[in-house]
Amino acid sequence: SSQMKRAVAAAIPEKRAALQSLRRDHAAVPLDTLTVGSVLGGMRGARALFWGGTTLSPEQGIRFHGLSIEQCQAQLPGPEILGEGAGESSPGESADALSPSPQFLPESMLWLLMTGRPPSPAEALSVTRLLNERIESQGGALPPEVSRAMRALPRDLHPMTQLSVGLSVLQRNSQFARAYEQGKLGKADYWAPTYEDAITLIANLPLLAGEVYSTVQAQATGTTPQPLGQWRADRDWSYNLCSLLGYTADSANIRGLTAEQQRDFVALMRLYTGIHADHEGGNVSAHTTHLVGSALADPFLAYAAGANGLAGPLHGLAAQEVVRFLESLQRQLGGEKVTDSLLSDQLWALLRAGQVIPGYGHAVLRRADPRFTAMLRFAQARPAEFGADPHVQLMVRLSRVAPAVLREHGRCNNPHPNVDAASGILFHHYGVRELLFFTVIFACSRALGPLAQLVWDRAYGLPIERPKSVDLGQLMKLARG
Ligand code: NMX
Ligand code: MLT
Repeated sequence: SSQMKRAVAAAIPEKRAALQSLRRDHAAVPLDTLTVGSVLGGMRGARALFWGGTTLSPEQGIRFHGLSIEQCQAQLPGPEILGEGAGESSPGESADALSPSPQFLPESMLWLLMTGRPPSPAEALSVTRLLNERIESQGGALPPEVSRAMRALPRDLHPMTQLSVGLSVLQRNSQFARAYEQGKLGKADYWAPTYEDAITLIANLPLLAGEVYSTVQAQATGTTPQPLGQWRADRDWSYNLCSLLGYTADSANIRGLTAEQQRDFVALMRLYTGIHADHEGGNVSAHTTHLVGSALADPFLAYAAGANGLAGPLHGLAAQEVVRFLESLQRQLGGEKVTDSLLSDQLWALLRAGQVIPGYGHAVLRRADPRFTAMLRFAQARPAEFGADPHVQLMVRLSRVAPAVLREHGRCNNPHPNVDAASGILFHHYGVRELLFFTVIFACSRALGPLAQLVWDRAYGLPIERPKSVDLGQLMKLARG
């Protein structure tokens, strides 16, 4: 079994014991009072879910097992463990001797989310190898039935529908579903095949995303879908994702990026997929995965459901809405000198039309999203690349103007930018112009947190989630006392 699986197994007894003692000795301690307002208001603020990997502070943002994004950047192993920058050395060479990097690999994040502690460089590298071995065991490609199913879909189908189909067809090989059906598993062991399925699913995401993107490209150019790049067993997960989208030297390089831009695109992908991996348990994609998984659906079906939720415009699709908005602003203001007051007028027009300013606001956060700050820093660290991109400059300017407008508007509880305010436009800069596709990249990242949690849901033996509902008459009666 893999190093990471052994680390999960080693962590289980202590956590199980802690949970059991909470159940046994403190089950009656009240946490929050549910009100008519919370039942009608999307349960906002109600502490009603149990989630281990991340917590979200309204003021400070996301913590991954207690670590902020900056701490993850300082402490989690990054691309140096792959031998990058030192020629084409193979992954793993004297990994433990290397110092931490300001960038980290999503594989390091996966280890942290699964086991509850940061990996050593060698442990992070073992995750890259584990994911790659899974794909090698499939012959370096998607299982044939998955490719066949995806290729049979209409080419103009929503990219997230294509991804969802791919995830669902992967279910055919679910170890959890098979073991459950054979009746061989005790409840205490459910976590182990769940873990195996989670790894298989995550390993396949770059290939699934590549398959979807090749269809999206073919649809745009009126050609037949062709592989856009090559999957390599000696590369990391994000690099392979970028290759299969056609953005590295191991690909068709569909946007003609320079070698430096290709490296930066991979760095952007590692950053993006590392920090979008989890956002506590109440967001739609995480909560849905947990809910569907609580019925003991296998990880493929549970995460396909979560990914479907991610496709909503108030959730993952917001990055697309932001790019659309920036493009239309740029078109309207293109010829003029973009002043703050001109921008503010445009925002007011949007609000008066009853629309939301995409990329602003958050159900929990009450400050600028630290993920937004991390993406912004990525652009600011590359002035030669982004300084002349009017869309990126507009994004930066908008982040200074929109909060004041939203404050004055007085409706939303958080006028600050969320991560979607910056993420899509950076991918757009490198040539990802197929806006509906952004959510597929988000879905590659979001798999990490909810699937790690699903492993723990099973390790804890959590029950099926089944809250009580009330109808309007009952609510009115309860409200009157
Ligand atoms: N522009 C205009 N109005 C807004 C905005 C915004 N960006 N954000 C919230 N409001 C409104 C909201 O529609 C609601 O109006 P009403 O009372 O008429 O129903 C009111 O302000 C109160 O909403 P909040 O309590 O502040 O926000 P809520 O928790 O309900 O929703 C979002 C959170 C994120 C759905 C909301 O802020 C929004 O729609 N933002 C724009 C879309 C977006 O950026 N989504 C990305 C989420 C992040 N992600 O990664 O998934
Ligand atoms: C997320 O990353 O899931 C979003 O910020 C939405 C949320 O946390 O509700």
